[in-house]
Amino acid sequence: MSERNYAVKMRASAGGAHISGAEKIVPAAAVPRTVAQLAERALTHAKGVPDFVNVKIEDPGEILRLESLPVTTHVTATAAEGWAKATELLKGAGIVRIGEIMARFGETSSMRGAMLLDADTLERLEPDPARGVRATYMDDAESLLKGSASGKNHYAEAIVLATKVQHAPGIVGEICVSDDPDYVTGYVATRDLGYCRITTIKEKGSPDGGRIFLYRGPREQVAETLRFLEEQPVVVEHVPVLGAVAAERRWDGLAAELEGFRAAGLNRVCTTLDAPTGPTAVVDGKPLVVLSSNDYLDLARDPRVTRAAADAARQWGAGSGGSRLTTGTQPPHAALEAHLARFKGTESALVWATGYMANVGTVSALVRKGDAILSDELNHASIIDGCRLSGADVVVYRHADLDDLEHKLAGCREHRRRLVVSDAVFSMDGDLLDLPRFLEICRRHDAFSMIDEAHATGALGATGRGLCEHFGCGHPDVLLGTLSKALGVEGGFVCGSRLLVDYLRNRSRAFIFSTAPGAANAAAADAALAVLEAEPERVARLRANTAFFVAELAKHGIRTRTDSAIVPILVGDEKKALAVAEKVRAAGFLIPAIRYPTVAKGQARLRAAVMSAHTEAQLSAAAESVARALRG
Ligand code: WAQ
Ligand code: MG
Repeated sequence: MSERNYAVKMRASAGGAHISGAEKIVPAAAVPRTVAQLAERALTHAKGVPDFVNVKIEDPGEILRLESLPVTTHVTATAAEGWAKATELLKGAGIVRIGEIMARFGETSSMRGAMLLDADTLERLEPDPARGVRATYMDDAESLLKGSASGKNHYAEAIVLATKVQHAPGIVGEICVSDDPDYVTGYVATRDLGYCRITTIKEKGSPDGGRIFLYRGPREQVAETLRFLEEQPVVVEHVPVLGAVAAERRWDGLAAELEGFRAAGLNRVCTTLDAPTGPTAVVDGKPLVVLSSNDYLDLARDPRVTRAAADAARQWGAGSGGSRLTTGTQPPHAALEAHLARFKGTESALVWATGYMANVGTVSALVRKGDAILSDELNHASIIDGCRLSGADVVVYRHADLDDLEHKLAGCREHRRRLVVSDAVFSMDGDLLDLPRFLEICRRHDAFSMIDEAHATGALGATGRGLCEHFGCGHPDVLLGTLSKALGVEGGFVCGSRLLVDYLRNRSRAFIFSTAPGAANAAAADAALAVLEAEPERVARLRANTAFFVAELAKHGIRTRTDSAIVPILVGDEKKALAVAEKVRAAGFLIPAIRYPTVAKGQARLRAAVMSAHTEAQLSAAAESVARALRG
């Protein structure tokens, strides 16, 4: 049985003049706390000391739950600019006599409530024009969780009010200017536009403000509209928190940029997967098949791997206590590096805390000003960041176009060092680098060759040793990989000559100035490597599963190709990709949409990643749900 809710309302005045008011809808248990908060707010208001405070507690009856209006922020520098923006927004929303409506703000400053105006005839519809109509019995569903309800949060209260108002029968729009002399942000709201914050809509210091609610509909309905505004209890859910922190001006630019992302379908959030890493998970209480994990070989939850981590943590401690060059190297670190070198067949190896750091720390250490880097245009962001940080001249060649590489490399003869760097498996398309030819070109031009085997280690070659094994060719000078994907742990590494590793140990700032990953991490990666060596059939299963999934997609007319475990399903438009991913998720499969800037604009896609542990039933059901979502 759900707990009873109460409406708690506060009003404070001095000499009969209104000072402040506020209201909350809270569960019974929170009533005493809420009363205390509202009393504090009444007694400490900037407008003055009250001689009368009324706090009322009542059962509001059946509560209507509404989804918050979406929020957009328009940054304006002056009141005039803000006024023009408000006018433009309402005009766009079909309000015709907008100039005359805005002029009515001259009448609102003495009103306690809002002016209710017929949007077309401009007649006033409230029974008491001196007071106006007050929207009451409303609150934010999460207000209790948000802490301090004592001070006024203009934004949080306004969006609740605006959401309620826009759901009242016949209401087509609202415009609001605070009467708080220091609060220059106002808003325009309609059902379609949502809540449009306008960062400056009045001059600082002006006590004039007010609200106008715009009504369009039959006169007989006005009574129902007033009843809804004044009596219907409303709780607003999912109020965007963005604006709540953005009440001070320095946040305006950030808020506007984020809103731009939202409007373009480019906003990002973290989805919480409530399960051990693996082929299935639970999100928001719903079981899902995960078709997007890089834990390709299902090693992250393997008992041999997790036990190694737990044992090492017990034996060596949770954290390493220092950088690798000071006090952070313990036996598991040394053992892992030796194991990696054996596994890849190189003299030596070095480990960084993440694959990102390994790339940034290696590229920026190997070359500097006066050197040249040749980089595939679709290389991973960590390579790009390493290039930028190095100070070397960066020459980008067309994706997988080794003729273009050769041509551009020929133009870099005068540079002191040349480094050519490429992903082994391109992370957004799943295609491979032609390694034998790449190595031949680098050798001929006396350039360092470097490949990033993030998605190749454990996934390519008969025993998962990567791209060299896949092609049966020699090693590049710098063989970079991660522990975070097929090996199921985390970290990045470089395998290569002793000279290379000694150099990087001395020069890589991401290695030198970072605390060493804990021994548990190193021991887990070491154990995962041992499992991979003992069970190469995992790699074969991964490959068979990938081929099966691609064939299932093809049955539904979805043509995609891959040379790895990454299966890109191109959609194009960013918002459409999000909608498709959403439908696929509703059907029980987690395949996120990948959008700009991770891929080019207009190249949005679902990026599926297959695991050795998926069943054919899971894969064929996933293919079917993707096909259905793409159709409509
Ligand atoms: N119902 C109707 N009208 C009201 C109500 C109400 N419950 N509360 C206030 N008004 C009218 C009244 O005429 C006030 O003078 C006027 O609105 C302004 O009220 O995203 O603080 O409480 O940061 O001063 C906008 C937030 C803040 C923008 C608006 O309004 C943002 C604000 P205030
Ligand atoms: Mg005010």
